[in-house]
Amino acid sequence: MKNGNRRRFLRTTALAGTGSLLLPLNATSVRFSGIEPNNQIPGKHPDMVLLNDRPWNAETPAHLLDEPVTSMDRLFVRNNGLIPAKVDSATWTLEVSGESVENPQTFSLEQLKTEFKHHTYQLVIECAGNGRSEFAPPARGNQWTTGAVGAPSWTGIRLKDILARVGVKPDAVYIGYYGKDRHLSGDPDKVPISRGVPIAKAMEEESLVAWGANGEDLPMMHGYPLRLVFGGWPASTSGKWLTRIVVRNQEHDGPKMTGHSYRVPCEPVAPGSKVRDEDMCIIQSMPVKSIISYPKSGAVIATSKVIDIRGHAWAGDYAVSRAEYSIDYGMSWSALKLEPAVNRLAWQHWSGRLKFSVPGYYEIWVRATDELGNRQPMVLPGWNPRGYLNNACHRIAVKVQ
Ligand SMILES: Nc1nc2c(c(=O)[nH]1)N[C@H]1C(S)=C(S)[C@@H](COP(=O)(O)O)O[C@H]1N2
Ligand SMILES: [Mo]
Repeated sequence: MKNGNRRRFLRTTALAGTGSLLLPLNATSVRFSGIEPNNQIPGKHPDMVLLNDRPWNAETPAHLLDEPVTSMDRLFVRNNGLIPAKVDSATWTLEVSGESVENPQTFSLEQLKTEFKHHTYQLVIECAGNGRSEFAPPARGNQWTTGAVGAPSWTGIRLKDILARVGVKPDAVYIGYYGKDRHLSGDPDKVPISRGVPIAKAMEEESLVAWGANGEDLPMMHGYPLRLVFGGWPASTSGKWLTRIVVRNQEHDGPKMTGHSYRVPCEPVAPGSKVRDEDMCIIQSMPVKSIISYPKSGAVIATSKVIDIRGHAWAGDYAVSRAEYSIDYGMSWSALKLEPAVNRLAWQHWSGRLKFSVPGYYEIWVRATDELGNRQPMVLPGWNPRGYLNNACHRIAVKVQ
């Protein structure tokens, strides 16, 4: 898309749906009604909402997340750079090196697939900036509403098995990744993003080096042929187009690990504050959150008809222990049925039935509580300069007639 076209298109997208009849208090879920068919993102559901096409960034409307396991054509896309120009899986290699590796090695994709045990886990990935659109004063960056999250079923090998093969020195504290995507500037020496996780997270059972999702090869947009997946942590740790893993004897310091990137103030600050780099802390496990995937916001419901409501809840490294809904703006709450996760770090499905006996405008609010007792707030829980970690409740609007 040419730049002028793109700007015009993004403007149209942002306005699409504002004429909609029903706007809940945080109108994010009904503001977008989808993008025009000719602006389709390669390989993606036509109703994905495009936020940017250079780099590609697109989010998923809440009702498209209704499936228990997120289809890859519905998974949000977050790219910091440009998708690799050419990928040849036959010659793809993964280098494992760094100051805290005993015997650095380079593996072919074939070797990874044949020499290590395969594992499949459903894992939630959520961009740390999901919900950024509600920040006031606004935070720059993609204005995600509720759709920078998904939970596909990933297949690959355990990162800890690869690390055991190369040997990790006792002084290891962090791993970092490098991918084959290109910097937006086109400068081949510049790295668009290189993040990582502490060694303890890297060593978890569910921390994968994955080549598959939902039984197929990874789509190009999502890191084909190889990526990291760290469920429950900012999805920025799940490096795509993975070519190198480094084991570090210090906190990894690649691009977007330092400064204000993927960090929040260590102590709460007033909205709009300037915060010094040294007062910012790295985001680790993501906070408890939930989404209403059915009905679609804006639905028209018959008076006194019993309807189903359903969605998912997740809580970073932890399990969700409770989900509740309110149809009276939070004055009263009722329990929802909550299912256990299929495996650790997958999301959990919640469901319920309800009816409205008096016609009119209503909102359905849902909130989740994690096993530590942390519960989703109704409003933005703490402004931060880059607009991360908004886990306020999702609300949808319905009309009863
Ligand atoms: N190589 C590489 N890996 C990356 C990124 C990137 O730009 N390049 N973006 C990160 C960010 S910020 C997010 S939120 C997730 C998004 O993963 P997805 O596009 O598969 O949904 O990928 C992460 N991994
Ligand atoms: Mo992200």
